[in-house]
Amino acid sequence: MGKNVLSEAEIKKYYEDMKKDSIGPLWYDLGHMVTKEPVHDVEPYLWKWEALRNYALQAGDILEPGKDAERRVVYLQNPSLMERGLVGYGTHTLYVGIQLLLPGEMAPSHHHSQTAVRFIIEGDGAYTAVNGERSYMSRGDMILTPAWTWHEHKHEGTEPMFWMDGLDVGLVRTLAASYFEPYEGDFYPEEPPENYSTKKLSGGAFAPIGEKQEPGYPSPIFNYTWERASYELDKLSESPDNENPFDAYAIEYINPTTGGPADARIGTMMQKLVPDQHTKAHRHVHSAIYHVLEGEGYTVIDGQKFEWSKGDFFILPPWSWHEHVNEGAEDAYLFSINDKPVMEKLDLEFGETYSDNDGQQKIEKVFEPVDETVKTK
Ligand code: GTQ
Repeated sequence: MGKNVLSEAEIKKYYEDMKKDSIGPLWYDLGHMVTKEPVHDVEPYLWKWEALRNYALQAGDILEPGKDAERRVVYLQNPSLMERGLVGYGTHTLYVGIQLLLPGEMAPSHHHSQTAVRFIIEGDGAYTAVNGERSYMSRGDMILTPAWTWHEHKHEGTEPMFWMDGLDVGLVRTLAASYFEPYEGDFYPEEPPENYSTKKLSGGAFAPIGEKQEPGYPSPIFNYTWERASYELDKLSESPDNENPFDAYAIEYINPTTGGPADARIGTMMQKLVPDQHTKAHRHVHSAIYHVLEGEGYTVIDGQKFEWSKGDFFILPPWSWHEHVNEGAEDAYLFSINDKPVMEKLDLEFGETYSDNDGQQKIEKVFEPVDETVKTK
């Protein structure tokens, strides 16, 4: 490089001295910092429901929430991120756990700076209370417990109840903004009547005279029911005009007071794919974690085929080509959480459509899980 004013030895010393003083030369490193495209070490991955359910159910014989542990949850650990010691990372921003609550059990009230969404997989009769407002949960419902809100769970039903927890664990850790506090008693005092907020806003919006609904976060709705979500999707899929080329028939859960995402930081989406539907591929900055509510098919992620069926979970890393296919005889429903609201707020979200091969990828590899015990270092 350069200007030939200093000798080679002087230049060598310059770099060595600078390194000792913890200073770097941008002319070598700019391309590593300001990369042409998103750079990440998040690999796609897939977990079968049977294994997740079994591990969660066995934990039912090992510990009890509220006594031995804050929560009884087994979580998805992305092996590609475990190597850096990033415990609880599904993607670099998002966490997913499977929570089991047995009849009669409760998980005590606490709050934290991470925001959380739940998606109910199996069972009913348990409620989540958000700041003292109870909402009973059934399969397919999506429940918000927004950042900082007090929340607890209690099971008044008769069968084991499984749900998915989605939190922005990686994001909050990167921002060094984690905060957690247990409530001083087990239960936050019950305040509004059961499901008050959701009822106030369904089939119209009503409030006692003088009671205002402030626009903004958190959303006044905590329980986005499957009954409503499936109604909306069925209505959408009546006409192929409503098909999104990349997401099939898809709805986002929204905050009615802002029109934006239901949760301020975790995006939530439900997609319906009718039999044989095969979307086009695209990629975007935001990452996602998918849960298969119903159906059988596969998703191609950067040329790798991830075969899924009811209950499975899979990782969609940032900036990865992906397309979905319904191979079953029935409709498929894919629920997913994502970090799009954060990317959009920070003006970092963008995307690209796949143009080769009529917009669909060639399958180069079929996903096989890794066995951590046989992995060589
Ligand atoms: O139920 O509040 O999976 O605080 C992780 C952290 C669940 C919960 C998780 C939590 C919860």
